[in-house]
Amino acid sequence: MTELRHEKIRRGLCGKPSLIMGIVNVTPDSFSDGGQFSSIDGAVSHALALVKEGADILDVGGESTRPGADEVSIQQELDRVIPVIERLSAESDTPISIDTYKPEVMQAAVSAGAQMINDVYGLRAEGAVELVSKLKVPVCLMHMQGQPKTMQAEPTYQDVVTEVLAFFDERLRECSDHGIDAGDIMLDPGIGFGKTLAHNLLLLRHVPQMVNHTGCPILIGVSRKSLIEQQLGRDLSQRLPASIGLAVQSVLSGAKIVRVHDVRATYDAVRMVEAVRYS
Ligand code: YH5
Repeated sequence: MTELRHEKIRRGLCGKPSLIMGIVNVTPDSFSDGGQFSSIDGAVSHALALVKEGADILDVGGESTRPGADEVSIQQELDRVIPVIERLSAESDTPISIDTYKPEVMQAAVSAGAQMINDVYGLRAEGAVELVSKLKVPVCLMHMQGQPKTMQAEPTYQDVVTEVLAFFDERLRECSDHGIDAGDIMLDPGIGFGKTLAHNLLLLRHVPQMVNHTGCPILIGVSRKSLIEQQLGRDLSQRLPASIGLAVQSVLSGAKIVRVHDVRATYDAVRMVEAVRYS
């Protein structure tokens, strides 16, 4: 059963030109009054709405990794995400990704029905590589300089593109040494994670090089992010047009997966552009 569901992600990566990953935040602040049950119900109905809008994958996360956010305990994260994953895997066929860097949460999420792991720490947490090697599920490894709480303080690189490519090489080697199938790995430059506006724009410009250098599917997350404010001065509620432009730019550059809040609008933009290119 789980094996079949992993296959859906693998097939999707080979078949469709690109996949739309819908963001499902399960944090007390993301669905109103802060109660645990309302945030679970809210996340499930939001996720099911994203499926109707055309999401190919649902990315469920219980800890905010926005710049400056506080960490949550393992138990808190489990209490948030596991009931949501259980309900979504019962109520929908859309593959579920778990957005976590904690091995305990990865393990429980996969047991509850998640078919993919999205790790902003790139499996650098103690025990994470070993666990994913055992679980044999597709995994996205993201680049981040520093830690969420402090990463935007003073991002520094000699050459951000070269350093991110070297990070990909190092992580791919580590995964291969632990027996993780190269075909199960997606890579992500981590837009906004320890990067200035200039770094983010350079990385987005070099997506084709990431595809060529690694041969892995590249995932890009730019939806509503602060680079849009830094470039255009738009506040959070006014970032949709720029988010769509960046999603389209990413898939035209060869990104396989775009991680977005606004699935319907991104679906229309990306699928229409694909119709021109591939039909
Ligand atoms: C990502 O890029 N990002 S969580 C700040 C925002 C808006 C959105 C100020 N998880 C990624 O989405 N996983 C996150 O406005 C991710 N790639 C992968 N693989 C941050 C986020 C956000 C932050």
